[in-house]
Amino acid sequence: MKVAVVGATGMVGNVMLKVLEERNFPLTELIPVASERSVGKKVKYGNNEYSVVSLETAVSMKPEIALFSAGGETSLLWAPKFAAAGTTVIDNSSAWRMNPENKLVIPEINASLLNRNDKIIANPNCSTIQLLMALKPLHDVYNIKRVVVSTYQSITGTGVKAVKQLENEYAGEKGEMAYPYPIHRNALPHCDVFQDNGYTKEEMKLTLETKKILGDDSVNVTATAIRIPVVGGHSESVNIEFSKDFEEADVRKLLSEFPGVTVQDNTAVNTYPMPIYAEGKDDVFVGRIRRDHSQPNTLNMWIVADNLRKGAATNAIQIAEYLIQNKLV
Ligand code: A2P
Ligand code: 11C
Repeated sequence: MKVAVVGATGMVGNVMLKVLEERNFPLTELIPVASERSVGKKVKYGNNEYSVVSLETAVSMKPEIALFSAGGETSLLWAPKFAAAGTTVIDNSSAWRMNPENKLVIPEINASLLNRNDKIIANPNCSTIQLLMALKPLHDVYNIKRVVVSTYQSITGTGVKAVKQLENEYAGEKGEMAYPYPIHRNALPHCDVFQDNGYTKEEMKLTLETKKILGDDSVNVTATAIRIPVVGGHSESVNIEFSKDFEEADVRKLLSEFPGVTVQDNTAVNTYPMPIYAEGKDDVFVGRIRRDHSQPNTLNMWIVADNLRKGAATNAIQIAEYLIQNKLV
């Protein structure tokens, strides 16, 4: 497979290169792509170095697959050009996710929707992916009515600029700000842009993407997304109301049997998921599983995952692997 990585110099692009290598992806040629200002820069893949090329050059090289993580505007403009050249685009931005024509895929949940005609496939938002990996096995058995989620999100979700802001703040230096306020020693109730309804776009992604991926409009999610000065992954405090009652032991069993989910839940020895331990791992970690004693059929849990891995690069590469295994590219 000839594979283009669009945004190869960025936070997610970098992890895409790492994950492709780790998983021994059947790659015959790598085409790293970034903005004009990075053309000619070198990126490392295995023992080799590859030169970054422009989007225009990459389209003309007709890769079989293009993994996009270079922002929504780049995706809107360039994904159709790659698709027209016969490339299957797997796009990590929010540009195509809610378009009815484009599939929004978490392989463990709904990859079977994919067919050869899908030329622009959307990768869900990081906080949605980790939430749904833990909700899906429970929804199948107990039917979810409503979810209340509060997120504690890594600054890596905002990209290189945010990591620089935090580093500057640690060093006591001034520099470009990715956020409207300091992030060091702070918590910002503000991820992505505010919308007219008072929610942020990040919060609404959790509501809207969940319905699309589960294929079930009756699942209601209300979210508050918080940015915290952490780099290893996103954490989520989740309250779930089901139609049916459950046993905590069965919930643990269902979660631990779901591919890609690891239960870390033993409060007797202080075992629970945390972003410093999720960093660099592909699994979604779930803990603090307990009944909500304030109302019937309701559960609380805590979900952590590396937002750059399962939340972005790994999920996109799993989609690519599924396409290859099923001869859809
Ligand atoms: P570049 O490094 O040349 O700016 P992050 O989200 O971590 O900041 O990374 C964004 C990625 O998207 C980078 O690889 C960046 O390349 C790339 N990118 C940003 N704008 C464009 C654009 N207009 N065309 C192509 N790539 C872009
Ligand atoms: C964050 N979820 O952590 C975002 C990053 O819609 O793909 C990715 C934005 C998106 O802020």
